[in-house]
Amino acid sequence: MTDTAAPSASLPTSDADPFATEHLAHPEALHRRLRAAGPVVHLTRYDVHALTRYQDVHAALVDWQTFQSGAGVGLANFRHEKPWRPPSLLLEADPPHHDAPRRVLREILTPLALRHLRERWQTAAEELVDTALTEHGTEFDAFAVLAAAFPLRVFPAAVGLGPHGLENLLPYGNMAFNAFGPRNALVEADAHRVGELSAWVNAQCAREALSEDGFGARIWAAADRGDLTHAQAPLVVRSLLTAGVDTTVHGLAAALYAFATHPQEWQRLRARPELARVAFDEAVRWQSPVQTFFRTATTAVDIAGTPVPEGGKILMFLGAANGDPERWADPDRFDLTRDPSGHVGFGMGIHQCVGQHVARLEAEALLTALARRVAHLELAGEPRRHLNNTLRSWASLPVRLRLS
Ligand code: OVM
Repeated sequence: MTDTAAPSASLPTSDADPFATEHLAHPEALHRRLRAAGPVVHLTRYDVHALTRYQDVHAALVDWQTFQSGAGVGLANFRHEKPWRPPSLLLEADPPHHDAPRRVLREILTPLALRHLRERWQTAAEELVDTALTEHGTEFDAFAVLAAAFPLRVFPAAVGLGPHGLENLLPYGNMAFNAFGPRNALVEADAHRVGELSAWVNAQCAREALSEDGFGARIWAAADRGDLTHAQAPLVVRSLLTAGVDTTVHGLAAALYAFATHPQEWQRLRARPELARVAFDEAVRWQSPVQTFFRTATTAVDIAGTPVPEGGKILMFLGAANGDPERWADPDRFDLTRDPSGHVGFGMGIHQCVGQHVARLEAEALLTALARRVAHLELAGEPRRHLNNTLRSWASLPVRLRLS
């Protein structure tokens, strides 16, 4: 780092480690502290500048010219450090390289293009709920039985994967989301699986591994049309498999946790099942399954009066922005009457989650299937978090249901 990076006298600093166990387990206190300290806080431990206020996070997300993704959206600066895998053509790329892969994937995942999945996924959700009730009765781990099971049942098949090896998907995603943070114990714990898991995921991205009617086949067809190169196609499939499973699993878990702890909101959903989509977005705002992403300053830049050096990493706290009381009334309340649109849980700007319509469709199917059968749900024990450097994720969510 150059000495232009030296913090100015007025710049708030913090030696907190956002990736330490205490903050990953309970991020709210750190969010409050950093939001209160100022619009930009220098995190001395990693020499990065942190944004936690909604307005500043939003402004940085939409300014891709100043805050690039091509140097990596984790702590590692790809200008100096070799990425752990070939960079994503979407997430870790800037215009113009970013644009063709983005356009191809966006068109494959528009609400219109997903319409044919709706009925099938609704049926799959009803079956999953029925099986859960038959096999586990009215008390079980809603994380394993519902939140993790449902995406694994419908999404890999929609991409075009076969039924074998799907148990690799969550560990691979867990590894990828840990890799955005520092090389701490969470990264070390999975280091021995990088080769094996990457080899399996990469093998699924080949044209021959994919069914002829899935998202994967459509990516390869786009390459045949010349909208992508054939070298790009497998990496775009890899994005689906990296970003599309853990995110929805922990997003659905967030929604189930929200309802288990807000019984009134469950009654509201039961009365008006068409609220399922907005409920999912509110759960994404409220928990922010993806907590953080970094950007890299393409030039020396002034953020709310604070100079940030060219090449400096900026840590954007999506979760803190989604809980900013300056933007949200009573932000810690999960509230189906609020309008959660504008939350940054899916990001904002040119990189905003390209799979968000897939996620909402999964959520709508599962939540409406549950709302039909379940009159009341509550926690049956202490939920357990699974710690990840980026994801606000779960290990278990014990619930007790009353059927309708
Ligand atoms: C990707 C990707 C996109 C979004 C999130 C993510 C691991 C990965 O394109 O591979 O997290």
